[in-house]
Amino acid sequence: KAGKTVYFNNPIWPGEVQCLRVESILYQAKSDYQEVLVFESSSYGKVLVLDGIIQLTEKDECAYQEMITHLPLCSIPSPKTVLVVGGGDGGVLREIARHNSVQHIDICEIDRMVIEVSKKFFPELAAGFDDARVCLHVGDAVEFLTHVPEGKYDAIIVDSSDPVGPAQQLVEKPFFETIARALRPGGVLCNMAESMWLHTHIIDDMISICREIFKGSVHYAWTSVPTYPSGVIGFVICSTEGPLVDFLNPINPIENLDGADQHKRELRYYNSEMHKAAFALPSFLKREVSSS
Ligand code: AAT
Repeated sequence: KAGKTVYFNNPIWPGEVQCLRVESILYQAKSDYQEVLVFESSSYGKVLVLDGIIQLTEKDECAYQEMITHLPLCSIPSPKTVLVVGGGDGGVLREIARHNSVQHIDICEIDRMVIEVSKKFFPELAAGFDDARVCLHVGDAVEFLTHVPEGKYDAIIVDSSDPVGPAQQLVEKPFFETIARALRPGGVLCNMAESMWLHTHIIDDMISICREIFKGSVHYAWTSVPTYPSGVIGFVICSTEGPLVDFLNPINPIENLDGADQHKRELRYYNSEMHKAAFALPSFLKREVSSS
């Protein structure tokens, strides 16, 4: 209700709650896959919630969307073909559009309702769908990837929900195998990889699976997103065997891209310093990552 506080409880952040004050509820429905909720908060603007988990807020979405996109795309020269898994809000598409080298963007989102809701309530994100290079596929990414021709993509961005519900299979080995197959040699994957404070076991599992499959390199990077559980979120970022990708020293710096910062809105979070800093890990995580 308006003026009330909404509390988010979930077994994936046991023993704590997240809460935000609600100004008004804008949308509430059940799709074929999940509960969809949009509300106006008093401090973070509009908020998109799926199955009781905050997916984005207007105030801090920039930190997530800009990092998950530019960490991989700035690490390879002249990316041309990109696949987005999930990301039905369109925010990652909006960020990819800053890269003039990109010629084709496939996006595979399972839930049409997320796309429609974003078009209605989050036009600054859904604007990403207006780009002529975007080709939308509504369906399960697990299935979609089995039909992708080998080596089709320079980069794949997995902007998916937490591994409960429709995203469960997106952290399993067969999924990563299909991703690696769909990438060209020296192609890159950037995969949402949870919080280092809450989900070290998921991170460990993802990293050891990726070390087996991606013969180029495998890293963990992270960023601050205040409305994600524990206030941080990470990414597993990998490359396939082939031309070496030096993720820590981006070969395609955003500052050199023609018009990257003028494209409709300025970058709010990402720059080359944030890129390099994202790979600096606290000691406990460094030990975890190196032993996985
Ligand atoms: N861009 C910000 C938010 C997301 S959205 C994650 C999207 O992944 C959702 O729209 C969901 O419908 C979609 N999705 C889930 N499973 C699949 C699947 N199997 N195939 C295709 N799309 C899928 C991520 C927020 C991260 C939250 C961290 N706590």
